[in-house]
Amino acid sequence: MKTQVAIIGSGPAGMMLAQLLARHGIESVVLERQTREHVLSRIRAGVLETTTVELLREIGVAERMEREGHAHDGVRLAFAGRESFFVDTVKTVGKRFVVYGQIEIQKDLYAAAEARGQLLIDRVEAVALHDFDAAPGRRPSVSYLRDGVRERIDCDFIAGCDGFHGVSRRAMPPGVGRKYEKVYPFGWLGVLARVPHLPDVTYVNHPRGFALASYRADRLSRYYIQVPLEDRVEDWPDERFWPELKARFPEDLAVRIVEGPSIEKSIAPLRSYVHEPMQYGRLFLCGDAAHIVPPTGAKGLNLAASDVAYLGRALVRHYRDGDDRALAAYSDTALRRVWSSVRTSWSLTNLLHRFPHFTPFDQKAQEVELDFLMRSPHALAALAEQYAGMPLEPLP
Ligand code: RFL
Ligand code: PHB
Repeated sequence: MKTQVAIIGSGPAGMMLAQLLARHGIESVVLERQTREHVLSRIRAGVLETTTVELLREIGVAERMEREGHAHDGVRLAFAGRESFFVDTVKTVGKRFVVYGQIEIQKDLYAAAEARGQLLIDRVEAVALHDFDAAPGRRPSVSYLRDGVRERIDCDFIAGCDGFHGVSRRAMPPGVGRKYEKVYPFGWLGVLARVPHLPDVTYVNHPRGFALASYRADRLSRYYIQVPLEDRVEDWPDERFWPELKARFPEDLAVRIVEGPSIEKSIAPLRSYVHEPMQYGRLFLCGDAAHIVPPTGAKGLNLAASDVAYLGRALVRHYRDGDDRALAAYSDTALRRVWSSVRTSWSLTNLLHRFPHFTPFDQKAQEVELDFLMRSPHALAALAEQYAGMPLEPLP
């Protein structure tokens, strides 16, 4: 089989890229390890930055998001024993964000792919990347097993959109580039429940640990609490979860939390990770395949979208204009936005969580920083600007 771009992974990065390329008449094949049912049931991100909303509009998959997504002017921060306050992203940087679940985006992208007859091969195993080093006379290809039969796709480019545990990043020759990594000493327990949600996406710093209120739809709440890394989901039956969640919220918000049976519960570890560069020869990494952020800044999906916006446009320039400057600059361009969001996510994680190793000095420094945020409109505006995310740069 032959195609122009072989895309590994049908998460948001892979599917947004396939959609963008198709809008410009560029052919791709998407390879996915999991089944469609699995991909369309993974509960993950929920908060979309302006750049992501704009990309979804540009590639023609924003219709349901515009109808069913909830636009917000900012987020709320709360600290034990003090009044909560609102970080207004519209007033400070003129940017709104939209609460719309990653599952819904995936459903919209799969529907659009089906409508245009996109070739998407699921349940692939043993995916391997070949000859992508751009040496003269060599053409990249991707091989895989499907139902025990080995298949091969020849292509011009490979887009590695296969997430943090995928094969694409590891296919780069040893010694190419470097990684930057930070592992945090706690995880997030996430709970989904069919109950009305709090009005704002609300982040809480409390001596018992971090907590977050978010949602997916009018009667579908998503809550998270910081838990020790060793904890298992079984350690957190609903009878333990709800009182713990409420104990971390300020009284005026805690009384508004509606309890109900959980319909999903999972624990995710927190990690920052960046692989540089994000390209090698004709292989380009997008999204979690190249970088991971702790979810505190709601940046992961939004970074996948900005990578796709840069790579998609660069590939369009290649095929339409024969101009490879943007492709050559992909990694450097994408990494500037990546590092900005990595820094924001790290800094918000430090500000909002209780770290087991904190000394009284560290604790005091965190409290003073929170005080400063509450008192200084400049500090608050800076935080709003970071939360809202950097605009995309023009391509070279
Ligand atoms: P994905 O979504 O992991 O998709 C990768 C796809 O590749 C497939 N795959 C392979 N396919 C073929 N061959 C192989 N060898 C393969 N190996 C893997 C996988 O099956 C999968 O289908 O990566 P992508 O597309 O880069 O998207 C990234 C986002 O999913 C991720 O960054 C966000 O979910 C992170 N995230 C959040 N991001 C936000 O922007 N806002 C949020 O509010 C937000 N909240 C979150 C989050 C992530 C969370 N978890 C569970 C880590 C909340 C949580 C709890
Ligand atoms: C979510 O709705 O799942 C969510 C919201 C904000 C975050 C992380 C996750 O920072």
